[in-house]
Amino acid sequence: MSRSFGLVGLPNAGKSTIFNALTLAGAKVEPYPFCTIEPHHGVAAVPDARLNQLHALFPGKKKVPTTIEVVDIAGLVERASQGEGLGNQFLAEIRGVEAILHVVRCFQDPDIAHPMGDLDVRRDIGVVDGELLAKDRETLERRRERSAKAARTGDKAAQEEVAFLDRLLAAVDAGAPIRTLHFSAHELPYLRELAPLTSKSVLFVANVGDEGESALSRALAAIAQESGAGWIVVRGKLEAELGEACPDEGERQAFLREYGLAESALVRLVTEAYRLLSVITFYTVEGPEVRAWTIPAGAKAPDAGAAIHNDFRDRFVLAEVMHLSDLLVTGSERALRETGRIHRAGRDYTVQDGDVIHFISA
Ligand SMILES: Nc1nc2c(ncn2[C@@H]2O[C@H](COP(=O)(O)OP(=O)(O)O)[C@@H](O)[C@H]2O)c(=O)[nH]1
Ligand SMILES: [Mg+2]
Repeated sequence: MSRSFGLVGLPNAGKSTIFNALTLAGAKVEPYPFCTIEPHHGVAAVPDARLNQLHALFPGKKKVPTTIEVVDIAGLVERASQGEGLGNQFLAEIRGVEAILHVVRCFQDPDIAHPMGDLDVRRDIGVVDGELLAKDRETLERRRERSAKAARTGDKAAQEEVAFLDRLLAAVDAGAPIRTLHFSAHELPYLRELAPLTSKSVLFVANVGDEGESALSRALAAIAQESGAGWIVVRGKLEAELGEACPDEGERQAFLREYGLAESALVRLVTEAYRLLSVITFYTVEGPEVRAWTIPAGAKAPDAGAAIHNDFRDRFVLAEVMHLSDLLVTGSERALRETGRIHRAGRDYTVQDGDVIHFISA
């Protein structure tokens, strides 16, 4: 399954540029607000050094990486939640994604207009967050009205719901994103169903110029830390141009190193986003494919199997688990089998990041 990310940020923050850098998909980039009228959807294969190593042992097989889906959501302005700019269309798009990539302009360029005239990281973030919070307030209040009616008839569940919604509304009114609250295990399914925008994980993207980190990107890092979000620094324009000029991954890596960047924006984004979402990767070597899969951290073997096929959950017998490092050292599965280094794991086994697994089903 692809993890999905929605790019939000003020007009001209560099969302489409970052989208291009991530997907190399060539979405239209223009120095005008609202050039992204229709949301653009892109899919990027996740570069994965461990998958490459595993694949090297099975060169005859096809390498199938995991993917991420990125949605370039049309720009929002102040009062978008009240229908300004592209208004509600923008907000509806965000509902569908798993996590938010909040692009913040940290590059100086007098030729590129800023909707508020000058650069101010904290204010810019505040405007976008304010719109998301306003939309959440609207959703929660509508929901509360319905529950309150039922609560007045003595409906216990509805009364609990009203109390829960009041807690969320109090946070929103205080300007706190819902992701900063704590929830008990029995509240989580209801929260998931409500899916308020500010309950989603946020990864800030500091879009910096060719010169790299600056006082602006450092200010953004501090704000991200305050609000329980992740952040990465990306030279959006540089990486987008590199992606276009240089479709070969190895060549691109060499150029990035010249700029002092060890890894591409995509790799840094995926690493940080998987950490934020508590997602891990395991591998399979089955039939003609060597393949990577993502699952929530803590998943048991049958649930990991279900990422591949539902039958693997329902008809789970056991999982044969190998460590990638063991495989790389011995060079073959047979050698591991002969030396008893394949772990036969049952239903209760918690899959570990980097496991190589054969599922055996009835
Ligand atoms: N100088 C400079 N320009 C940039 C940078 N990132 C984006 N831009 C330019 O800013 C303008 C707006 O970028 P775009 O990605 O379309 O912003 P969006 O409105 O958020 O989608 C485009 O002309 C980009 O080429 C950067 O790091 N440096
Ligand atoms: Mg755009």
